[in-house]
Amino acid sequence: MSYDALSDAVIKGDINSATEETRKALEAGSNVQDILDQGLIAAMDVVGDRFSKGLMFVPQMLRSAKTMHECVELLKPHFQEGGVSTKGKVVLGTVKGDLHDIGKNLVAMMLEGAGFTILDLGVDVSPEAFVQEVKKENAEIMGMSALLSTTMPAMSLTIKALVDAGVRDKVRVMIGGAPVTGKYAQEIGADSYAPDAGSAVIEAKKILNI
Ligand code: B1M
Repeated sequence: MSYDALSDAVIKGDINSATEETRKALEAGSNVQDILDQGLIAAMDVVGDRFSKGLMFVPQMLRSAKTMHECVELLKPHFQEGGVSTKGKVVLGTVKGDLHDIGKNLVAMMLEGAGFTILDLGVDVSPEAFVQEVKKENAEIMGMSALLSTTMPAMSLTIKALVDAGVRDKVRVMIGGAPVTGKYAQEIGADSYAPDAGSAVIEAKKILNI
């Protein structure tokens, strides 16, 4: 079965057509993993690539991400019975003192679209809350977002909290947000930095070698 119509609808951010195509594929007995991989994730790969190259902008990307999210919601009840595998668990949040979540939510949706399981802690997340969730869920990746230069140090404090809790070597740390740089990631001992939501998917796969 071809999932081109579904992919096109996701790329265009056409929620009605995309959910209709998803329903049709499910009714036709398509494999849930195929719908996810060949329809939705393939589309979000295109969206992420175009966004990274400056060919798509935030409102269009949000629309595509929302469209993908609605389709994933339709697939969710079928995941377990179909045995869909996750690429890994990502504990994600905006660091303590910071309330900006638009970029973080985009990263969450893109990672979800790429097959990761997202445990989104929201905004103003304390180092202790990050550590607790990483330990509880045995997460493969911990992702931190910061939009304020004044909250960037919370990233370093959160990594220190991972070290103090003895779990730093069990999780890969990815950071991002407008004031954050690759150099800063190196300085504070993060494993990875992504400048945008499309790159976050590429980086997440890279640090897990998948
Ligand atoms: Co605020 N704000 N804000 N703000 N705000 C900025 C960030 C600012 C640059 C505006 C300015 O002065 N020009 C400035 C920060 C200056 C600085 O520190 N360098 C600022 C300020 C000062 C403040 C307040 C202090 C204002 C005040 O109250 N005096 C206050 C702080 C509140 C707090 O957090 N404690 C504040 C409040 C707010 C609102 C609540 C009004 C609102 C946030 C609403 C929300 O998020 N729900 C808001 C907004 C909207 C902005 C701007 C206008 C837009 C941010 C945004 O959503 N961008 C912003 C100015 C600007 O950026 N032009 C500004 C779009 C988004 C898609 O991009 O978040 O960068 P971004 O995410 C990207 C990448 O960075 C990356 O991928 C995303 C998608 O490509 N990325 C990751 C992000 N997280 C990642 C994590 C990853 C990987 C990649 O791995 C885990």
